[in-house]
Amino acid sequence: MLGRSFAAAAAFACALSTAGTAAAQQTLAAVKARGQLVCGINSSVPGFSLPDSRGEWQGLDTELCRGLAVAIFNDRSKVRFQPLSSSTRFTALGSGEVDVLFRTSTQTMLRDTTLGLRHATTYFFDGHGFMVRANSGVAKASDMRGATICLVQGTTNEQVTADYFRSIDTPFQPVLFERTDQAAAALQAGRCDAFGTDASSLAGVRSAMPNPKEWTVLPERFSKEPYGAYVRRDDAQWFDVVRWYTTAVIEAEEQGVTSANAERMRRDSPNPNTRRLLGVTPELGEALKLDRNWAFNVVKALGNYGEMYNRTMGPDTPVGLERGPNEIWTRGGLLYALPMR
Ligand SMILES: N[C@@H](CCC(=O)N[C@@H](CS)C(=O)NCC(=O)O)C(=O)O
Repeated sequence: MLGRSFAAAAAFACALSTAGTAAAQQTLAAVKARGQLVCGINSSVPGFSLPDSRGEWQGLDTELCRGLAVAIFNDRSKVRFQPLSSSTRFTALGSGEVDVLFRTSTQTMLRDTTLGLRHATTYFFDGHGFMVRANSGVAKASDMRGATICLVQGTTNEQVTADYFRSIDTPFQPVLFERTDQAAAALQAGRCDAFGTDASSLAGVRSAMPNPKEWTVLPERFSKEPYGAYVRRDDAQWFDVVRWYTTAVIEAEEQGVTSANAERMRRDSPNPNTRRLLGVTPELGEALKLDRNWAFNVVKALGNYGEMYNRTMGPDTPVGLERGPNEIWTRGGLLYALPMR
């Protein structure tokens, strides 16, 4: 008995010290030594991260996690997904429970400056919206005087909703939930008049409702919700990896590199930008302490940003979202990869 509890205590202390080391400039080394990336995700948002009928995680956030595993290990399976609630995600990252968050997390000044964390590149542009019953007669948010509104705790959406109704001097009743699926069930059951969260998540939730046509996402947007990956603040090298990995997925789309043509582009492209990106020349890999083929491996295995987007939430999926702002800047969107040289 004693022996076993001592072993358990030792294992716990060991886990703590591993987490401690991982926090200081060593996340990449710790991930490599562990043989696996631990990625913090949300658990119930169609289009971003949701298990399919075979229990496989599907969504843009989970694809980005897999891609980061490929950049490090050239193996998409070397990632463990850790679902985290909105209110615990940042403490879980800070304590070393996960290496990175790809978790529908809006980048804000106070999150960036006060949590001991850092956010990386914007990979998704969203805005807060409301979903109501299609036959509710509500056409705009200001029609919802005194309404009961389902919200998820620990989100920007809680504050955005309160700020909006205060700004128009209109009362409303918030009802808070830990998870999105709970808020969606409450909406379906009539416990609230509206669900307020990021509009893309609302599209995902709507697509998973028993009858999506019964629900409308109001057209107004009440905030900017730019998503970025988050990492711990004290590890600049890991920040570089996550930042430039995310950039590379977007840059590949800008350059027209796809899973289907990556092999040929690497062999034949005379473009120095493409040759650098795909590791024909070694400097980008050297800068991140990754294999020179890291970005090539990612695109070959999972595709560029657009391929990931179209597979997980694009117009041909049940979520059915047009690219909109999440299109490359040369085609009218906001995605703009910083130069990779
Ligand atoms: N972008 C907002 C909201 C992110 C968020 O956590 N959204 C909720 C509501 S859609 C969510 O992802 N829940 C995930 C879950 O319940 O698994 C933020 O960063 O606070």
